[in-house]
Amino acid sequence: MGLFEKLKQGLTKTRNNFTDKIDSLLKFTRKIDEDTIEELEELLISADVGVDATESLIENLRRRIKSERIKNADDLKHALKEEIRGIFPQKSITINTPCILLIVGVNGVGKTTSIGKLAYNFKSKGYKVLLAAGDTFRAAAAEQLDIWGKRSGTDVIKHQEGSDPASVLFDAIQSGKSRNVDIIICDTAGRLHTKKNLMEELKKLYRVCQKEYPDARVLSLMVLDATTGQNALSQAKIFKEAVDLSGIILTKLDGTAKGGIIIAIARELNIPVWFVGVGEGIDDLQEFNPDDFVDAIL
Ligand SMILES: Nc1nc2c(ncn2[C@@H]2O[C@H](COP(=O)(O)OP(=O)(O)O)[C@@H](O)[C@H]2O)c(=O)[nH]1
Ligand SMILES: [Mg+2]
Repeated sequence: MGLFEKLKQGLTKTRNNFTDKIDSLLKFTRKIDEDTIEELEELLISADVGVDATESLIENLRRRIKSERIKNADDLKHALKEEIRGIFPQKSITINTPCILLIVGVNGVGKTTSIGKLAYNFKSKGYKVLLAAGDTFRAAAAEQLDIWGKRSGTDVIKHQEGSDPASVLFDAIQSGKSRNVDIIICDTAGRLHTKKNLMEELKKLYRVCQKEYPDARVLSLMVLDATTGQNALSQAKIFKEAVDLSGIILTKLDGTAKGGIIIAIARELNIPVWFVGVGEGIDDLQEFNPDDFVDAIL
């Protein structure tokens, strides 16, 4: 299956909820009027596009209906596609090696799984990858990363349960340097009790990178679970206060009918979504492309 087909398949639930409803709304639209616009607005909200993004989309559509004299459903759909596309930030992420990816996010969103998939993805592009088991909170976390390391054929640096994540990263950096690794991907724990703990922990990891590997570019990537809808947005806002987030990995798009959340994320956070998770398999992580996304949903 091609990447685009896979993305489409991953978005099946969203398509059933959103696309099909938009299509049937437009199919029965003889004339584009206020009712059409209001129904469209409701559909966007119900797909978790978010109030903010929905309002902006609807406002722009209203303007275009007037100025471009949009009269039929096809033209309206085309305009909607363009407007959604326009919400995604222009900036995107490119890999400059050596680099360190700090993977952050709350418990259960799919950090460890995504790290395994990322390792596989980068390796297939020819990069040398090393994993750091920075979630030292429980032994199972390092074991889980180890399994993904084996699946993707990537080495994992790990310490015993309860040890300092910063020292795991320190070791990974030394090992990465001596082996000429291109990309070090560091897992982190998502169960830090307070915001203060979280900030301190992540800042400490940052400091280790800067001190031990000043040549490496550090990217902090926030993992968000698409099935949690607007909650994902609040999580990102909290983490954004603690770290300078470089990008988002949005997981479990396959598990939600509310894939519109990606539009809300783009609008409200203005941080590029770098990868999306569309399943549990090792190749179920795709680099996100806004053009493909709008083509897949509309
Ligand atoms: N369907 C689906 N499940 C996912 C995806 N990403 C992660 N998961 C599942 O989410 C659960 C939690 O993942 P895990 O990586 O342990 O989360 P962590 O606590 O953030 O490290 C696991 O059961 C994963 O298989 C995805 O893109 N699609
Ligand atoms: Mg984990």
